[in-house]
Amino acid sequence: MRLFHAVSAVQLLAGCLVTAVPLDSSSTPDIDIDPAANPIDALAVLQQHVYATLEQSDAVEKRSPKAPKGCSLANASIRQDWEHLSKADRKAYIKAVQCLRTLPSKSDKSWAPAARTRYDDFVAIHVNLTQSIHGNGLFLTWHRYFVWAYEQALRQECGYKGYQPYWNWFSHTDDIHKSPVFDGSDTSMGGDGEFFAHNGSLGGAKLIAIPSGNGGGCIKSGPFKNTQANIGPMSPGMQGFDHLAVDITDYNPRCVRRDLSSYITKKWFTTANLLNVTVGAASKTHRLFWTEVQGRYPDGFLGLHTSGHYTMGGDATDLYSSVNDPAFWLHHAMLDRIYWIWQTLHPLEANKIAGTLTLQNKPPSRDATIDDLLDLGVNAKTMKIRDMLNTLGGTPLCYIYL
Ligand SMILES: [Cu+2]
Repeated sequence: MRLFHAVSAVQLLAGCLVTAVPLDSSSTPDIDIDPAANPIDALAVLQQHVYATLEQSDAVEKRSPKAPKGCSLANASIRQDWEHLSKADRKAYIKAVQCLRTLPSKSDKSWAPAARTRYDDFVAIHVNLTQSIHGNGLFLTWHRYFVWAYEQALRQECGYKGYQPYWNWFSHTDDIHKSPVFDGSDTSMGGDGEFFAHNGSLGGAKLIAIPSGNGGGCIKSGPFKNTQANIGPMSPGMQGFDHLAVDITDYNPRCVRRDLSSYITKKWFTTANLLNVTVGAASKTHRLFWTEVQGRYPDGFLGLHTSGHYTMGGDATDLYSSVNDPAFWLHHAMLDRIYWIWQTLHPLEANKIAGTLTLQNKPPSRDATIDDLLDLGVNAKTMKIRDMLNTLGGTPLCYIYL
């Protein structure tokens, strides 16, 4: 990561640019990617188009007398693929996460009595707001801000010098156990769980059956072996999950559990699903993108977001307290990357939002607006959705993905 402090994004990507995509008025960019391509290659082509588009608009802004000061491609932070980090940089990130899992909580004890650590502060706000930040108009921007605030905590409170890495969902789909994110080595985010006999998981509002993997118990290897969670779980999708929390205030110390699933990665992390939400039919409007990424559960379609949670299995399948799994952040950075790719390629739709204020609109509520507030509790000051729409907006976001 240190390498990138001295080298700008422009310099880094200068060697791999494709022809710039014109910022035309159509809602779907004209990008031709072979549907039979490997999804990693397809994603790399999308990334090149995104960068070319950003570079073009950056150049336009610089010529404008109203050019915003502060954030530009030249000084934006760069979030990278975990697989592209050096082992030393991976270890620096792991060390910072372990630090946050040790520092004392700052949350008000009457509000979050189960929170013990700074890491728990992030779990607590997510658990408390679960019904109002998922399956609705806040989902994408609230989680964008959540990841940003976590990245800030790692840097400011735990001395981390890098930026939030992401787990490329489309890598190692044949065998997720071989992914450098999950291979259980000392430079991974921990391996599979211990074997725990159970009868699969139910994902997507419990409508979609997922077969058991070879885990299900405590993370058995790597830096997060037997790592402790204190809050939740309330409603894990994995069958046979015992030691459930009574409610969100219940202090429930236990290990974090996983059941890695290559069934999920093979079935859902495909070129077709990637292209559909970025340049295909489901990319044309924000509402279509948002719906498809989240999943269409009654249709048996898990969607990219939920697929990431069920690839990890165990604690990560609890809608409330999935944050307990330390790989949650690499997963949500990848979701944010897909959102960023989609936004850059669809400028006319990029600043729109869709959905109401409640989970699947239950109970019924009004449509969210870009002036609705994003509450992160003690983790960051409350901001508006509009402040989170542009990762290069400088309010306060200033980052890109590589
Ligand atoms: Cu969430």
